[in-house]
Amino acid sequence: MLNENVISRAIVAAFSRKFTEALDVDAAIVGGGPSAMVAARDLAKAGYRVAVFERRLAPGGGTWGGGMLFNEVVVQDAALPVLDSFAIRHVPVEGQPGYHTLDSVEMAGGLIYGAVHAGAKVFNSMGVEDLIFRDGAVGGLVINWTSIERLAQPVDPLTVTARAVVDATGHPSEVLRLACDKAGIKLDTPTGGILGEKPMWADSGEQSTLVNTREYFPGLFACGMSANNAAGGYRMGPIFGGMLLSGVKVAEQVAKRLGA
Ligand code: 48F
Repeated sequence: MLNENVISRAIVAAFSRKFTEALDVDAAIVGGGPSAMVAARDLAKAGYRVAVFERRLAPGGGTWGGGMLFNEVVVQDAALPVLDSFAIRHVPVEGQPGYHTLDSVEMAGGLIYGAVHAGAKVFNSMGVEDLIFRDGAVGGLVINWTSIERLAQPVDPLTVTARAVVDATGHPSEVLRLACDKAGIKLDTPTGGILGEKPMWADSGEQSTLVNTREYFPGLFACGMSANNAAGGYRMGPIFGGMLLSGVKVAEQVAKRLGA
């Protein structure tokens, strides 16, 4: 006979174990979009302790909706090895060498599964509202439930200490913005601030997303659209190779900084 109390206790105990492990990590990733999930998978696979915090109920960011809710996306040749490493399928576009389509739902689900299965701890419905900043360095995140944020309830947050923080918040670059506005940090950009995303130019945006994926302040990295927004790149719309490759690149950079 199934017992409701056993079910509830099991959930609370398992969540507490997982959450306690995530309160001090090597890498804390903010946002659960495609670049985040690739970075989380690569870092976890390399043996680092990784936690991802996603404000929405469903991680996956802008992946699910494809282009204008046509739930297919496009990638270019360079990103195929990343998709293959997640066992996500893709189909060449007939008569258009170098372009491939894939089901955006398979992509979102596949990336999330890959990250969690590799050992990254993913927390949904949790938003990052601030940074830990001590002795002039970024030391982690300040988190709270999305419902508390949304309802503007007066509930103090909890914290996550981390050796590296990755801003994967997409177009708004929320963590870098917090760093500029609240900690007065000068980012590694020509002005020291966030330059802001330019209009659509897919080819340029895909290239600049990769170039702009980097450490913007010691211990504070950005990937995906957040990096591109910070450094003033063009937007690219529903082509996702740059996001996937940005996740690979930021994981390499974080691993290099953290060491073995
Ligand atoms: O924007 P998003 O999908 O991240 P990305 O990896 O990919 C961008 C593409 O989806 C698309 C594009 C195509 O090529 O241009 O836009 O750069 O996902 C960002 C995630 O971060 C979450 C947000 O809900 C979304 O799921 N997020 C944003 N701010 C916070 C946050 C925050 N403060 N705390 C937690 N999650």
